[in-house]
Amino acid sequence: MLFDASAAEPFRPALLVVDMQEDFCPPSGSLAVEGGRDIVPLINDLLKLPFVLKIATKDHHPPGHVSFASNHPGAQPFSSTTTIVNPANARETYETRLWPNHCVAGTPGNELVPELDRAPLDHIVLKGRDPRVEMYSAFRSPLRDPPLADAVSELAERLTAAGVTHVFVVGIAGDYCVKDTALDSVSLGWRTYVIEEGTRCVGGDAGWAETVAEIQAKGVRVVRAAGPEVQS
Ligand code: VGL
Ligand code: ZN
Repeated sequence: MLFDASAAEPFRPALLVVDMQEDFCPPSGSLAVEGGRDIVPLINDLLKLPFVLKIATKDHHPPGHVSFASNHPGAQPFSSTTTIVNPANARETYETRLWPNHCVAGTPGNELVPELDRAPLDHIVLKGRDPRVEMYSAFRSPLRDPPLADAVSELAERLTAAGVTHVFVVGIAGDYCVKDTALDSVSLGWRTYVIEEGTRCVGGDAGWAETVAEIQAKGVRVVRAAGPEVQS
């Protein structure tokens, strides 16, 4: 059960609702994840629980964002990759997948889906604002040496200020932003859970199976909204 933590330890849970935006949902999202909209009723139910902090995140890109295939001549969305170099340290690089244009600031695709209940949300955290870097994690970009100011969000500060001990993550996409957000959460010291029925993956069920194995190996717990921990 979600709220079955042992009474002996402090339990101040936060809920992170990752990127429940039009562009990630059928029928018309530019980067629609199958079943993305179907998880909203469960998320709305979770938002009724007494989390000490309820935060939604939004992917919030400028039109010139490095993750858009359209910004790389000859590149194809989904199949091409590009190398990202830290503008402040050319030795730090990583390879990243290219996508259709998505979640551009000021466009309808950037909006949270209207079915999501916003009233319980304490904050909306924007990520991916720096055109130079991909930012799947809602905490910070993978470029950390040094970190780019526009690619570090206020999320960690908000969790710390609220005395959060446990972080529960739901949303889209399970194999990208949910995954990286959960991995950063655990590496920053929070006990971290992903709720299985509360996410959907770009890579479908196979993408989720791979993600579960990877995040569990790194200390993230995968739970079901009603049920025991998931074993991989
Ligand atoms: C995401 C691909 C590109 C996500 C964001 O929210 O998982 N995926 N940008
Ligand atoms: Zn994005």
